[in-house]
Amino acid sequence: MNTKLTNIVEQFAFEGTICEIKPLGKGLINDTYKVKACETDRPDYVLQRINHHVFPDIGMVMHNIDAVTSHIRNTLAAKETLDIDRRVLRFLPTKNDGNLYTMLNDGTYWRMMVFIDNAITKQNIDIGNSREAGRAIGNFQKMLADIPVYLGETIKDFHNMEFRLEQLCDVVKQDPAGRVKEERVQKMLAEIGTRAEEMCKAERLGREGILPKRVCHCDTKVNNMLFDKEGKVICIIDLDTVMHNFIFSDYGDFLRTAANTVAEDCPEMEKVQFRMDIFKAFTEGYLMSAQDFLLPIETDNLPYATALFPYMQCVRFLWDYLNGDKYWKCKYPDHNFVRANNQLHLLLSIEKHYPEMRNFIDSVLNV
Ligand code: GN1
Ligand code: MG
Repeated sequence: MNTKLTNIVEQFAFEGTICEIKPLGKGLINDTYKVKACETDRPDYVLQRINHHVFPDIGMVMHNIDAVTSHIRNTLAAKETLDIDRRVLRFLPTKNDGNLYTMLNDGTYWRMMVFIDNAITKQNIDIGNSREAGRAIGNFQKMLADIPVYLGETIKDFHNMEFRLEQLCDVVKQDPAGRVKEERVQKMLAEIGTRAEEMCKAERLGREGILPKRVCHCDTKVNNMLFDKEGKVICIIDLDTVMHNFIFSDYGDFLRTAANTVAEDCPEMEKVQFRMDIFKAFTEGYLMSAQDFLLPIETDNLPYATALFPYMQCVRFLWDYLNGDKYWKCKYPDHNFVRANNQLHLLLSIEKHYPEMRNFIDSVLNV
């Protein structure tokens, strides 16, 4: 067994004996391992190295996660939920100082949590699962609506559209990779430019004081949910980005990944389409749990939220492409441009569906 990893595991207060440590999942941001216990009646664990380049304040990340998981745990306990350790992640304290993470001499940060077994992760989703995912995301926001502590902003301006556009403008001015002159880049910048004002609507409404921020997950990709065999959501995972944000984040980012007919880096642009069947199922599920706390300004802007996230992701992928591919791992030189173009095509498809989206949302809300 890898002694470095075993030594890290030994720093945490876990029960049982370690049998095996092996890589888990395909995350691009953190490195994840499964720690198997020898005893069959003991849980297995997940060991994770947290990326402190993406998350500069690990103490804040773990403070947020501790607050969120404790609050959900209390809410579930009050409802006498039986399988709480499957419904919410449980992080282990270190033996030394009781913190939920440890820093090694090499400057890396690690944490350990209980592994939820018999759970299924998905990269794609069908209609039944989408309704369930919508219900689970609405419920997640609802459970956290009365959290008594303020959460820190673990990535500053993470989903702030004005900031993401400024970042893009800066990299265009500096052109560190010499890619701005490409004709396809110029065309994409023009498409981004014509929509810039409309897409910064959330920040304006926020400043006017009519659009609230609530506790959101902020990374509601399909693969951040655990499902059971019946297709019900057991638990929402990957809580590093949980923070205060407009609810558009969770609604829009799920649809961005789930309702695209292809993966976000599929290079065949003619295949990129927005799936209204997934949109409808997800929206129905989401409104089922969230309708009673959402304001009209929030439900009015759900079609905007649907467009905002492919737009924002297009801007972020193009920014990284122009910056020389430093943020997202790339498998080939054009990878980030392909991703940006894919998201732009998804946006174009979404724009065609605006009236249908509006009508559908109104029919669910009975207005
Ligand atoms: C990153 O970690 P992962 O792959 O789930 C990114 C998201 C993007 C996504 C695009 C902290 O998410 O915001 O939507 O890539 N997370 C961070 O694939 O930047
Ligand atoms: Mg993830």
